[in-house]
Amino acid sequence: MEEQISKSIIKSFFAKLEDSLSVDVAIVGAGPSGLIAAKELAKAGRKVAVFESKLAPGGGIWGGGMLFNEIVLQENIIPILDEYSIRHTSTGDGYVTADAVEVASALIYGAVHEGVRIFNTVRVEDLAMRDEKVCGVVINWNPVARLEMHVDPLVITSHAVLDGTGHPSELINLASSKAGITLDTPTGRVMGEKPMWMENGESSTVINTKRLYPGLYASGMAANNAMGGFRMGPIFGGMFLSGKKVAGLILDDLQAASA
Ligand code: 48F
Repeated sequence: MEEQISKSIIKSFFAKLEDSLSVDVAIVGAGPSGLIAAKELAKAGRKVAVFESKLAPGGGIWGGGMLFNEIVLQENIIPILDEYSIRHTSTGDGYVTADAVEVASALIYGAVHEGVRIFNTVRVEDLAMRDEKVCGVVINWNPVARLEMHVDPLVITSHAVLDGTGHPSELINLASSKAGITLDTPTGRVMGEKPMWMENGESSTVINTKRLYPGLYASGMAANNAMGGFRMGPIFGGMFLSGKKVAGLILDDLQAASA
């Protein structure tokens, strides 16, 4: 029995990994915007892999505000909550609250059930580039990075890469600093996130969600950091809409490229 159990895990994990060596879209970070984008893209028939450095996907959802595990969303997000069968309670003034654990687990399940492969504890440490286009991600186990082990990575090739790494916009930073490329931002560089302004941050997150370089997109707080948007704290409507928007942009570009 011992051998059988180990063999089953190894066989099925490597089948998943081998099938994900080349994908349509590689998403970095399993926060709300990345998870929603992943599900949308998979629903449209695209092959999607999500790489999440932590053990638990879900990003900043789990802790609600200051570890009070409730989040707030605008009423116009209710149709998206309903898509995921997430229950919500009206505050009576244009917002709803939802249990952070229910939201995180529903978004994770929604993506995986749609066919998305989520590789947790895998950190993206670099981009792959060719002919002035981003064409994949360089991955390694997060514990390898945390322990500073000198271990070479593996590469996943993809037609599109989404930076959903949240506040640090790790891949956009890498693209700018290491590859020295000019981003589609007002300065061509990472603008840096501004302080808290909830209303502005919520709308700018969606506006800032875009393709920043051929093959490279940003969603959620990564988009705000790249474009210089304001932060907004534990209100999540902008993150949900950002995920939906970036999926649409990527689908359009993939379709145009294959036409
Ligand atoms: O920060 P995060 O939740 O992304 P988001 O979609 O949502 C932001 C909100 O949660 C919240 C907020 C709402 O108002 O402001 O902060 O922008 O999730 C980002 C995920 O990316 C992972 C990280 O562990 C987190 O789960 N991540 C970051 N860098 C890497 C990474 C990396 N290099 N490789 C893999 N995963």
